Amino acid sequence: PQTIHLSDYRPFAYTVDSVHLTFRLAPKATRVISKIAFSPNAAFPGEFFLHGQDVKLIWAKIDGVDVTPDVTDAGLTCAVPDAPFVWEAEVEISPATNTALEGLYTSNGMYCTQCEAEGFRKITFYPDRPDVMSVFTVRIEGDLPVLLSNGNPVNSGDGWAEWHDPWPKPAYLFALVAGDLAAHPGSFTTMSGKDVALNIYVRPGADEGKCAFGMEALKRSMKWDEDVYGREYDLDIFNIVAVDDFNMGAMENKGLNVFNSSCVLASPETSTDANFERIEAIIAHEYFHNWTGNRITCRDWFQLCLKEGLTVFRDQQYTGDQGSHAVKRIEDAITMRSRQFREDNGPLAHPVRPESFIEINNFYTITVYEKGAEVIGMLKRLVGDEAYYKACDLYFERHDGDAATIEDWLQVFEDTTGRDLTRFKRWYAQAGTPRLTISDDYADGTYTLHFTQTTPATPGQDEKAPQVIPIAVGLLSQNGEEVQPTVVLEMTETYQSFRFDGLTEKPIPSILRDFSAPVILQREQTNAERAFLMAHDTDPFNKWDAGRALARDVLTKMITKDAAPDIAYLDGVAAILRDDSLDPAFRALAISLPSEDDMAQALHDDAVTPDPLAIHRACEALKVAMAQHVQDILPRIMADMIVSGPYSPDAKSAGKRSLGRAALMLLTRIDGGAAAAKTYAEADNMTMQLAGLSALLMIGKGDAQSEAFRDQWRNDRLVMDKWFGLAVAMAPPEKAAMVAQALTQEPDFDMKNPNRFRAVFGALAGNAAGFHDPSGDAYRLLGTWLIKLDAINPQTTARMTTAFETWRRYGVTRQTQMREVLENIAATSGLSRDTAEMVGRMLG
Ligand code: B3K
Ligand code: ZN
Repeated sequence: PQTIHLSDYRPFAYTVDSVHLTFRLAPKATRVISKIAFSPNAAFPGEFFLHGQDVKLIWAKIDGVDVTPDVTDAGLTCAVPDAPFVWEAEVEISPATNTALEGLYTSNGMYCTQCEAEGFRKITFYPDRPDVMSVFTVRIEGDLPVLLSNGNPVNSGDGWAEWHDPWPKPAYLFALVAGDLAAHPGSFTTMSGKDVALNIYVRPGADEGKCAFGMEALKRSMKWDEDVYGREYDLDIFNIVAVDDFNMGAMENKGLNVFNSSCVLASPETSTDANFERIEAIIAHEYFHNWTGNRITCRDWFQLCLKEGLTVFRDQQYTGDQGSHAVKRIEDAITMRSRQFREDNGPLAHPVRPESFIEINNFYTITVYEKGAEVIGMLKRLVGDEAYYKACDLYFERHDGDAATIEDWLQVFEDTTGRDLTRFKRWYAQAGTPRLTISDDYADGTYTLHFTQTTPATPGQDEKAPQVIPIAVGLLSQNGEEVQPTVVLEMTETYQSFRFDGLTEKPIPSILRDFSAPVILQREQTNAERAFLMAHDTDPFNKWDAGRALARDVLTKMITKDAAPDIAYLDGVAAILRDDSLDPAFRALAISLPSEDDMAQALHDDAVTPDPLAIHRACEALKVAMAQHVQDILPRIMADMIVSGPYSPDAKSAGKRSLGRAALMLLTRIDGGAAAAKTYAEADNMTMQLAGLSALLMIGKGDAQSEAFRDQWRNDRLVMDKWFGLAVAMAPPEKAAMVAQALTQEPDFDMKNPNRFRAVFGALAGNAAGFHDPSGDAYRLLGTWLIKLDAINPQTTARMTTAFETWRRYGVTRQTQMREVLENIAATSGLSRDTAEMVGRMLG
C-alpha cells in the first residue's frame, strides 16, 4: 500500500464548476448518473484522474460524446479537452451488500451515506479530495417516503425529490438518506431573523419518543454559536438523521447530519446522564462544524485537526457553559491523560498534524481531536480571550469558502496579535507528551520555580525541540491563603526559571492550574503537600488533581510494597464528602480513583512492570477501605443526592446523581448489596437503574436483576447494548473472556452492527484485569473476532486493534501472547489496508 505524504501536496489539475447527480435507488443495483462541469486549472496542469472504488462504470461521455476511460481499482483517467468540458457518467453500486458502512449503504432498509474521509469515490467517479469544492444539485428517485440530501429542497413528487446546496463543498460532505422515516420537527430563528426548519428523522415507532432532547440541544447549539462566535446558520433547513449502523458517532454533512442512533436518541427511561451529556456535546460538535469544517474546510487530510481540534475545543466550551467549567475541565483532563497520553507514549504516537499516512481513517484519533483541542486552548490562553475571538473573526472573514491549512489558522493569530508563532507551531508537528520537571527555592522574599522540559522520542521522531508551554501558576501561603493569584508563565526553552518577589514566607505552589497544557508534571512532592492542596487549592482542577496524585501514590505503595491504605488519603476523601459547599459533581470526581489502565501507565513510567491483577486488587482494597472509613456519611449522601421527582438531565441534577452513585458504589462494598438492590427496584430512570445493576454485578450478585433488565429492554437495541457491555465490564477478571464469548452466541449479537460489536469487545478491552488475564484468553478471543470483522468492516476493526497498543508495557508472557495475536492478524490473507497499517505500526 502507498504512503501519502504532506510534503507531496499538489492542487488538482481541474476545477469543478458544478455537480449534478441522479440516484436511481435499488438495494443491490443503484444507478448513479453524474454530470460534472470541469475547467482546466491553468496554474497546475496535470492529468485528468477521478477516484472510484467498487463502482461499475456503465458509460461515460465528454461534452455529449461517448468516451472509454482507463479504469483501475482506484479510479480512472481519460483524455479530455484543453478547455472547460462536461463529464457525464453512469455507474452501478450495491448499497445492500456494503457492510463497510462507507459510501452508500443500507441499514434496516434505510439508505444512507458516509463519505468522510474518502467514501464518495464508492458512490461515483469524482476528484474525491477536500480541496475540490463545488455546488451540488441532487435528484433522488426511489419508492420511499423520505428522500433527503444536502442544502435546500427544490422540488419533489411521488418517488422523487430534488435538492440544491448553494454552498460549495468537498465531496466528503455529501449525504443522501432515503427511507421510511418519521420527522420530529422544530424551528429556529437566526440572529438576522431567518427562520430555519429543523428535523430529526428516525425510524417510525419507539424512537419517535426519543427526539425531544436532541432537538432542544440543537437549538441551544445554534444560539450559542451566534452568541459566542457570531456564527449564523446559512440554509433554510437543517436535518439530522438517526441510523443504527454507523462506524462512529456522527457526521457533519452540510445541512444533513447523520448520527449513530446512540448519539442522538435519548429518553430518561432509556438513557443515562452520561448519554445525555454526550448526545448534547455531539449535536453541538456536528452543528459547530457548519462553520469550522464546512464553510471553511481542510486543504488536505493532513489538516484534519484544523476542523476537528477547533470543533472539539468549541464543543468543550459549549459544554462548560451549559454546566460547570471546572467539572468539564477535569473530565477533559481525565480523557487526555488516560487515552491521549496512552496513544502519545506508545507505538501509535503521531503529531496533531501527521506527516504521512496509509489510510486516513486511522488518523481520526484522540491526538488529532483532543490534543488538537488542547493546542487551541493553549493558544487562547497565551493570547487572551479578546485576541482569540478577534483572530477567529478574521479567520472566518478571510477564509470563508476556502480549503485551508494550519498555516492559515496560525497566520490570523499572528496578524491579530503581532506574535511570532513559529515555535508554538511545534505543537502541530511534534508527537509525544512533554515532561516538565520542577524544582524550587526560596530566599529573602523571593521564590523561584525552575522548569526543565523534555519530550521522549516517538516513532520516527528521535529528536525533540522545546515546546511553548503555558504554565498557569498560583501560590498559597502555609495557612492556605492565595498569595499569588493565577498567572500564566510562558515557557519556551528547555530550562527556564520564573521569580516571584515580595513574599513573606516560602509559598506552596499550585502548578499547571486548569490543566493549562497537555504535559506530565514530574515533581518531588510529599503527600502532606498534596493533602494540603486537596484541602486548600482555590483552583478546582488542581484541588482535584492533588487528590488524584495522592490516590496514585497510595495505590502505587499498595501494589509495589503491599502497604495498607493511607489514612491521610482516607481522611481527605472524608473531608471532601462532608464538604457540602462543594459542587456534588466535583465531589464525585474528587473521590474517584485513577483507572486501572492509568495505574498501569503510571507504574510503567516508574519503570515497574504492571501486573493488571495486582492493580485490580489494590483498587478494590482501597475502595473497601474508603467505604469503611466514610460509612457513616454514605447513606446521608445517597438520600440527599438521589432525589425523587421528575427526571431532568441538566448538569446540576446529573451532578447530584453522580455523587449519589459514587456513594452507592462504595456502600455496596460493605452492605452486601442491600442499597443497590433497593436502588434498582425503585429506579424510575436509566441512570439509577443501571447504577443499581452495576453495583450488584460488581459484587457478584444481580443475576436476577440482570435477567429482569434484559426482559424489560429486549426490544430496545440501545439499552441492550448497555446490557451486553455491562455483563463483560463487570465480569470478574478470570471470567471476562468467557462471558464475552458466550454473549457472541446470543441470538441478538450481530457483528455487523458496530454498536453491538463495540459493546461486547470494547467492554472486554476496558476490563483491564480481565483483558490481561494471564491465560491470554481475552487477547486471543479479541484477535479472532477482529480477523472475522475485518472482512466485513475494516474501519471499526482497525480502530479496535488499539486495545493492543500498550502491549510493550507488560511482562514477557503477556507481551508474547499479545504479539502473537498481532502477528496472527497481520498474517491474515486479504487483510484490509486499515487494519494492516494499525497492526504494522504496533508491531513496529
Ligand atoms: N467528521 C466526522 C468523523 C469522520 C470519521 C471518518 N472516519 C465526525 C466528527 O468529527 O464530527
Ligand atoms: Zn468533528
